[in-house]
Amino acid sequence: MTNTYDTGRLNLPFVGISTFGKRPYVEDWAKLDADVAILGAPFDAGTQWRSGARFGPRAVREASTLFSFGHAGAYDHEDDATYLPETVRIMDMGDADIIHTDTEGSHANIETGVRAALAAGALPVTIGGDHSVNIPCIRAFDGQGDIHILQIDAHLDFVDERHGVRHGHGNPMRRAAECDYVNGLTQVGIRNVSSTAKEGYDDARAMGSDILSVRQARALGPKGVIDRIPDRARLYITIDIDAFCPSIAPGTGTPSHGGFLYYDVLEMLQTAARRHDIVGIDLVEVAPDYDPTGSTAILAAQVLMNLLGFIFHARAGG
Ligand SMILES: [Mn+2]
Repeated sequence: MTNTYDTGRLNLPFVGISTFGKRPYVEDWAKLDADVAILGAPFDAGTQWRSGARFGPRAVREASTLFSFGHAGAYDHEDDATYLPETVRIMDMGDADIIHTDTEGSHANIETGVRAALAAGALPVTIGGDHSVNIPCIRAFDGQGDIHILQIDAHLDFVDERHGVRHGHGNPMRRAAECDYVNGLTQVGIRNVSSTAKEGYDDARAMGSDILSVRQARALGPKGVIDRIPDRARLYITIDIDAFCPSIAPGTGTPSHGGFLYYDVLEMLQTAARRHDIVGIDLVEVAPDYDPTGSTAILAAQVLMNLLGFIFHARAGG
């Protein structure tokens, strides 16, 4: 006698093509019909130290196959919930086209992809790439209504302009704060020296940012951090993998010690998914070649899969 798990292909994680979660690839963005649209943004010319995040989307996609066991959904015994049932339609748009040496052209292609996801009514999830790819992601939300940004990152990324550069990976939160539809930022995990000088912190606070270090976030607790975001916000979440401790996420261009561990971030995301309307996500700065274990990319994929699970569980009334 066979049970339902013995029919069809077994389709183990290492078998097949590495789309995100081994979900369908949609080449023609005009035909996108999905709840979640994954877009790769393999651009890393915005880095100020080690490049390599151009290989982030491929690495995260490959790592995500680990979580593609498909027959029974993702049962979590702790929450007694099955996350991401097949009714949640996740599709992979592939990558935005990248033009070497051309930041504006590459960013425009990323913006086109995020706009296509939004036009299809899908939740856009962009995998970087360095943090500059957040700039076109936020641009794509023009005309969509007000958003609040939750940034989880080691660095404030609030540099206005330096040597004429306004769209590097040290600038995205400044560019976001300038948008009239961005009504506030919560910047969590910020620590150690980075490209943002004191005036950047002063400007950020003056423009509506709430800035918390790892130690401050831990003192508040994950729910305490999310409590500081305005009620029922339309929330855009940008996760820089360097928010995590380099001991668990060494595969990134600018590691900074003293970062978050997995549950620090997961519990913030779970609370955010319950309390807010999450309208867009990016996860950036995975540079896989600095991590021969692959653990950084697995962390990125695991965070994204779990966050998507929390969002659609909350939308279904869970
Ligand atoms: Mn960043």
